[in-house]
Amino acid sequence: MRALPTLSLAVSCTALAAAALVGCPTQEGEAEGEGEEGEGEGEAGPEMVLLETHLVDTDVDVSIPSGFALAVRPDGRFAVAYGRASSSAPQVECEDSFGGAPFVDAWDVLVVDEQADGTFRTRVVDSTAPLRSPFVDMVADPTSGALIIGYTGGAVAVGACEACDSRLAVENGDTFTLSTVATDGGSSPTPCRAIFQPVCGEGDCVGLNPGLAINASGQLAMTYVDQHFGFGETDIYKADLEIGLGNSGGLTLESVATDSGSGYSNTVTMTDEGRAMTAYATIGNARVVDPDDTSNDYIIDEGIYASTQQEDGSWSEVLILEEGSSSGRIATAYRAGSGFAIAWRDDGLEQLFLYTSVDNGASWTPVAIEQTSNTGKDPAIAFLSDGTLVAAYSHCKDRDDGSDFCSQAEDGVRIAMREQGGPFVRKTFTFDDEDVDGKNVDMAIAADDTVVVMSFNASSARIVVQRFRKQ
Ligand SMILES: [Ca+2]
Ligand SMILES: [Ca+2]
Ligand SMILES: [Ca+2]
Repeated sequence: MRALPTLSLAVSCTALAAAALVGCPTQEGEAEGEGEEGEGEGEAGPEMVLLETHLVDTDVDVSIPSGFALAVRPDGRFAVAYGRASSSAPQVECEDSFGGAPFVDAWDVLVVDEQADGTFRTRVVDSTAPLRSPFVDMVADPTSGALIIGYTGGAVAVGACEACDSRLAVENGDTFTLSTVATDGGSSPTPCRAIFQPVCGEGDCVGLNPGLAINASGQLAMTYVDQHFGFGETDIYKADLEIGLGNSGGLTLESVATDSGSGYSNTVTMTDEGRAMTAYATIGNARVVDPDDTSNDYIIDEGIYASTQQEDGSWSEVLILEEGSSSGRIATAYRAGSGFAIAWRDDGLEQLFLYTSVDNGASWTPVAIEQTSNTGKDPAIAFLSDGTLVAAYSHCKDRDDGSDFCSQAEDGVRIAMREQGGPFVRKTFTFDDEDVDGKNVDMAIAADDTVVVMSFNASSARIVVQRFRKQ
């Protein structure tokens, strides 16, 4: 581990001073969003208010499509984890799928965390073989305050020039304790599905798309995709979703959905009792076979799935949108009394959906949060202590030139919230008129219900972290 004291140059903008500081975001309510769900006439509804903004400079390659994670410690301080090509680690030698042996740049997994005096510190958590997004997730342990980072790391696989292990970093004072969660397709012992030509135990490329969840007791879940050998069609379309359950001291591995191209875009959440729910895209076309009666064979459909751990530890997998697809995050949340929630921006239907379940994941009820074509990417969802559901996501107003590009004058972060039994109330927070803003959104709720949202300003390679409060 190496400290990088010069990397993080932070500027803070308070809401009051925002207009006076160059580059500080502005806040604007949007009539389109707030009116359409029909707020009561003359009634003052709840509102999300911007408290403060922090801008953190990075030297990250702005072409990285995803790979940022936000966490908030029990005392309210935030941290952001991300990755970028290493400036100092030696190159990595690997054999690609054609048998060649190139040298490729190593990558660093970094974390920037807010200090008690409001300054920021940047630490390199680990240096690994090249990373493929999404490669990092992070939570803060409510019992110790320690940051816990799940990432794709470790050595390359044979034939795949990228990091191919599932790794965990647990903060220990100024340093991190690093461990390997899984190394290969057989690390998770649960048997394969009864599938035609199963591959669930094969290959040495695991760890893509880590997801982390922790509950108030410190029980931890970590999901990741097992992509077998990491490059062939079977590896991708028969991928497994696997999970580690335990605590920051150690995880026990299981398979959730094998051989079906499952686990893409996944996240995971956890109940107060320590049961996990994970939502993900399945992109394969696996045939489940009945050895006694082939008329019972069936195909696992492509779509968006939720798997909920039952009281006996088994998994109940439900197809919640057939042919649904996501190129961003499929967000998950849980609150006792509210149940489970899932949100993603569907690529095919071009809508931001919210699905909720109050029967332990057996049935799911949909509602569209956004129905405009480009708004809703990279959603994050969470509940406030009063049961209000909060969703933060990328806002994009199409340019009026017929292209799919967002207007740089109107892009940013949109926050939608819904009180129990109430309508969605939306507010858009735009940033610099000249910049590409509001990318790679993530959100975490502090213990005092402060809503902390991060996004990436792709023009200046700055991380924007803002605190909000429902009023
Ligand atoms: Ca491996
Ligand atoms: Ca496996
Ligand atoms: Ca902008």
